[in-house]
Amino acid sequence: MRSLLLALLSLSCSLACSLHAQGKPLSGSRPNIIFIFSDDHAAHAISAYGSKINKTPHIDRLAEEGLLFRNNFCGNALCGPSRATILTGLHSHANGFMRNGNVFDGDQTTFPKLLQKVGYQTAIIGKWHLSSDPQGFDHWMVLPGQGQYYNPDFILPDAGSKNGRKRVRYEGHATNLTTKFSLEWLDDRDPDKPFLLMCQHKAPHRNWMPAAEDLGLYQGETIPEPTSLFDDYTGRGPMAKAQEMSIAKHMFLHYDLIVPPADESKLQGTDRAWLSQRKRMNAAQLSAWDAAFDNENAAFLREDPAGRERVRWAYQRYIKNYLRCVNGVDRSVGELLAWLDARPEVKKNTVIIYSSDQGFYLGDHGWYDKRWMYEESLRMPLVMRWPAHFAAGDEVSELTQNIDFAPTFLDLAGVPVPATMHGKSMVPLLGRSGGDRADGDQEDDVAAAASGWRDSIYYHYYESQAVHMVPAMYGIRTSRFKLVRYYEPQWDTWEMFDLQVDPAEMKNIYEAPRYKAMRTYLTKMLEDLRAEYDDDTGQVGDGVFPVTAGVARCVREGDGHRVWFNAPGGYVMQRGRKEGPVTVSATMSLVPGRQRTNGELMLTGAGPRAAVMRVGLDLRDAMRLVVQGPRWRQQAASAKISWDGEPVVEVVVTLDFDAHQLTAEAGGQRVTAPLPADWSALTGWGYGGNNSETVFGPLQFQ
Ligand code: SGN
Ligand code: CA
Repeated sequence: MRSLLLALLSLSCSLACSLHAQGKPLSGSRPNIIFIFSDDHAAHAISAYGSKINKTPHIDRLAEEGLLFRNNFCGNALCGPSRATILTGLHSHANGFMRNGNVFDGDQTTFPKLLQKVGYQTAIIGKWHLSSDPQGFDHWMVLPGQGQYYNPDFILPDAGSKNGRKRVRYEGHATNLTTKFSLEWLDDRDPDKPFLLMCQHKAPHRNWMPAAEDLGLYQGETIPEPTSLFDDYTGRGPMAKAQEMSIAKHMFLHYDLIVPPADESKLQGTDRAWLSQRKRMNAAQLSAWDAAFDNENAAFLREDPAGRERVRWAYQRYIKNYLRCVNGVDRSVGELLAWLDARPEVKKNTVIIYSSDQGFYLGDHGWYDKRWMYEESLRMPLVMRWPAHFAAGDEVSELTQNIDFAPTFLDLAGVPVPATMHGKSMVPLLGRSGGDRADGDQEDDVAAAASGWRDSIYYHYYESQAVHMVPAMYGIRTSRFKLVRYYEPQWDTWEMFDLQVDPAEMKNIYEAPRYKAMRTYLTKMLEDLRAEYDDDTGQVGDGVFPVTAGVARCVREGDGHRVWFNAPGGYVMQRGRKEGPVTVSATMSLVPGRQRTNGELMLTGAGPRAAVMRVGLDLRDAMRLVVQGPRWRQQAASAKISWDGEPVVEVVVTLDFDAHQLTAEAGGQRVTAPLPADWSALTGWGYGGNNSETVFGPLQFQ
């Protein structure tokens, strides 16, 4: 009965929802859009979301005067993928940007391009992180890659230069500069056109270097610790234990925790950035920095805490710098709000939005970073204000996602949302008074379905075998439940959580008998969602190749396999043993349309994780036969193949372990390369590629 009532209620709401408070539709009202976007800002570090550790007065003001989204999520908790999704309204597998290091195909349809077409003036300033140059912007100035906090370089278009861009270094802190350039653009823009400004901060991304004016915050204070700081990961699958993102073990003393080294010349690896970052700073910046940290550093070195005390110290150092960076971002929001306050006519027509690319672990589960489908990283903060149109202080509890951003902006601008986009316009949720559906009631799903809004969100993370060692996973979240599949053959595990009874996700209930029916229901829902979004990636290994890395899909095709390597150096392999001499061959057919087109035979004589030789085809400019290895990306031999466009090419490799020589043949060419001296037999084989999709025939041995 109650669910019927709820269904009726939400049905009547859905009718009213398409009209705003004054009865006029918001669709097509062509507001200006100021979209402030930060990097790694977790909702639980925003006071409007109930943060227990900091205050964000300006973001809070936005929420008080507008809408706060209670259940907004990303589809892949990583920087580049979230940004590519926001631009395209598509999940990662469909826009092709599945992991950092991919190159965004800027020729795709994006919302800024469509806004530009209908007369919007468009600008993006700050972090971009999609490798290719921005398209669809009248003005852009972006940080290269992750960018620098102090005195950062920006990349700008430059018609006069060879590659059409230039790199300019500016004095100051990235957050302040991004704000300053955004305000300057607002002042200089064409006042007769509606505008889109994307102000995209680097902060509070690792390695959390606050601006001078924020260094004084939290001095001498102790920030409360999260209850799961010393999580031992019992009650969940084995994956959480295997990560490399813990505060206890995976933070660099100098780079992350900014403790000065005793001897700068002895700095190793990532810690060397401590030096290069200081080199960028000017004298005033350095002295403000040292004044803020010197005493604390001296005390740390003197007391030399160990065990849990050392973790506690690292947490305090990390979280304070993170929150100081957040404070800089909050100040930026305040400055943009002040700019609007001073221009009431512009303010009236401007939707201002605050969000961040994904969440972050603030010591929760003992971690920093993101990537997992657990709540802390899955959630994206989302706050929007449009005076007189959105009810002040209202909340949206529906399950929204970053795929919905592009459709929403387009809808507001009166641009029809392309049917190919995965997301939905949130406009029907914007102009009405708040729902009460945040309580995670099981009936919420029924109500959500009845209102025509979605009852679940989809997630797919790909960047396994990379920094922080978080496995690939896909899953589904409803208002109450979460089901996650870790599909790589080395894990092949599921997790399920009841968020109502276990909001911290400490107990995997996948095998719990009393949730069996719900598990079946969610599994089917997940399958349906994968079909709806047409995601057939996340099928790797298929039993034949149990060792994989950087692979989106590996499926049988005929008597061979079709494999999509969604990373540089992706591979599928199996272990075995073949005494020499060995001749191995396979046909390869390259699937066009991926960023780089190639396919390789992977061969190892020393265990699949150790040295490998890669022999294959590369179709980036001309067709080439290429041998790489035994070191990563080391080119051992290469020859151009005269190629008539024949889709299938056979590659034949002969290994002579006595002469330590590899011979490769394809397309009438033959090359040789040395084999590692310690290889006495073939101990592993498979297929490889770089951001490519390839159909391989079966491996044939002689
Ligand atoms: C860098 C960071 C990682 C972080 C990734 C992705 N290391 O590699 O800690 O997970 O970026 O972050 S650092 O040493 O460069 O700081 S993302 O937000 O760009 O996806
Ligand atoms: Ca990020």
